[in-house]
Amino acid sequence: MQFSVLTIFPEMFPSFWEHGIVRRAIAQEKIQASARNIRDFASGKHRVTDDRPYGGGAGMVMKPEPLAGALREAKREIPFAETILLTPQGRIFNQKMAKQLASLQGLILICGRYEGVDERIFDDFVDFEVSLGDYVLTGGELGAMAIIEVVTRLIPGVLGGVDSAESDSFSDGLLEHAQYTRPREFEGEGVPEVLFSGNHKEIAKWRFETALIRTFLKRKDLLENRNLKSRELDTLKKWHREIGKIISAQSRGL
Ligand code: 4GY
Repeated sequence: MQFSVLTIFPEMFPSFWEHGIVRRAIAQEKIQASARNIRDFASGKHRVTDDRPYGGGAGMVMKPEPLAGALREAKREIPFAETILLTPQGRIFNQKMAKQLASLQGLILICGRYEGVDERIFDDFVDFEVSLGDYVLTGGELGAMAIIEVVTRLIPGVLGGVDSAESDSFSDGLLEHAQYTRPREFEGEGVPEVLFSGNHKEIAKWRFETALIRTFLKRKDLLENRNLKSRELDTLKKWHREIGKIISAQSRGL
């Protein structure tokens, strides 16, 4: 996969390329990544990339010509790439979208700045708009980094077997189970006994149940929008019965 970022702040990227999973993926030649300066395609002595909005008003608009120039160059380099514009107006990015992007040959990420990008860029130059979430950044750069990282760790062979993307939260739509490491006692709190049992079947069952209950407590929406597996439904029913018993015992006592 080849990533090409178009930005007026390319200096934000080298340290990103040089750390963690992205660095590893570059070293393994699973991805290639570069940031191109939109300003290099701006004309005039001052290489201006923004201008005042037609119709007046506060703020500046990203000029279309430098962006178009940068995009032409990026597309020449990666002819099969899809082009994404990072903007709060896009579809909200998630793991499912990341899986789809991971199958592409190339991705060109346009980082908007100022108040926005000249509208005429959209039709001919942008395949789709993506948002990191419902808030306003000062530019798309952090969004581009997030997308590159999330997509990169889904490319086969980038993560090792043990920390494979398959066992992640969200890869199967539930939150991760609870995790513990040493010390065995921390500030008076212990670790669930089952984790010392050596019984792998029991441990797997406990992990499944803690994943499910955390998802219920912290992110009910994930369960509401999910096609529950029969095992998940059975576990929820079991808890429902047990909670029902506690409630009716209490009501009888009243
Ligand atoms: N949210 N998701 C976002 C953003 C900054 C004005 C267009 C977001 O992805 N990018 O807030 N970007 C804006 C600033 C121009 C981009």
